[in-house]
Amino acid sequence: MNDPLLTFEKAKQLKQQLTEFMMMYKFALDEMETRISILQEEFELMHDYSPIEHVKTRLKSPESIFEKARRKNIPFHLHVLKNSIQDIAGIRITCSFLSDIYRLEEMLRKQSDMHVVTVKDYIKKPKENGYRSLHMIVKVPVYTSARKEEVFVEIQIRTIAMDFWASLEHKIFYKYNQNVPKQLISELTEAAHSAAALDEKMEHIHHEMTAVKQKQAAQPGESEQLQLNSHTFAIPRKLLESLQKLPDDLSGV
Ligand code: 0O2
Repeated sequence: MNDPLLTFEKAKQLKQQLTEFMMMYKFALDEMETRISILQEEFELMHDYSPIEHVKTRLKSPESIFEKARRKNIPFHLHVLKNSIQDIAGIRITCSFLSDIYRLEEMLRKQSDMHVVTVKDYIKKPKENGYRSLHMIVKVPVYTSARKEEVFVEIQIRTIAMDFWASLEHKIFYKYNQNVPKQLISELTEAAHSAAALDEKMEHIHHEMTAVKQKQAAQPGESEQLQLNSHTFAIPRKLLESLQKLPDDLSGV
């Protein structure tokens, strides 16, 4: 039997339903981007370096959502897809160092209005092909004029080396349409081991640098500086000395 003709009215209705469906994921990504940028800025101000190199977001297209549903035998109902496909909204965070990945995971876990659904640690337990990354599925609240909805977001956190490897591997698989020559697969696995070794080495250097910085910071100067983006405030040593005399610390808690 032929498919019934798609009427103008029906097309309009379907488009509106899809827009409403996709819109919540777009808002969830906006929400996550703001949360991550606050964490990043706070970390930069407090620790004088950035744990995040870059952040990339992506929304799965309606076409690939339905393709994934078809592959996994998931019924084509939006309310079913909402619960069954948890990576429609994706955010990829590239960190400088291994320890930053877990620090960031910890910071996200502490956000009490955000529910961590699952964590897959492909760093502690890499995939057979050498793929490493930390995957978190979270549910983030999104408020619209009509309602509040908890929306699934997939967060992938990885180092620059892990990202470099994963994007090359992805390109190779795409190019060879999954049938990658054996030789190339073993070279890729070897490269994954080198990337892991590089991450370990960089982590070690990072620790040594942090120790040197802490030692330097412990030496008193005439005045300290408080930097908030473009605002720089001098905090004279005398001020710190007089504040020190207060019975409590400044926070008063
Ligand atoms: P895209 O376009 O990057 O999103 P799922 O199929 O998602 O229900 P799965 O496979 O158990 O369940 O999820 P997992 O293991 O958390 O991996 C999902 C995503 O991780 C993939 O998304 C990739 O982005 C990335 N990934 C996982 N394994 C590999 C790998 O071996 N190589 C590379 N380059 N990336 C990987 P999608 O949906 O495949 O694509």
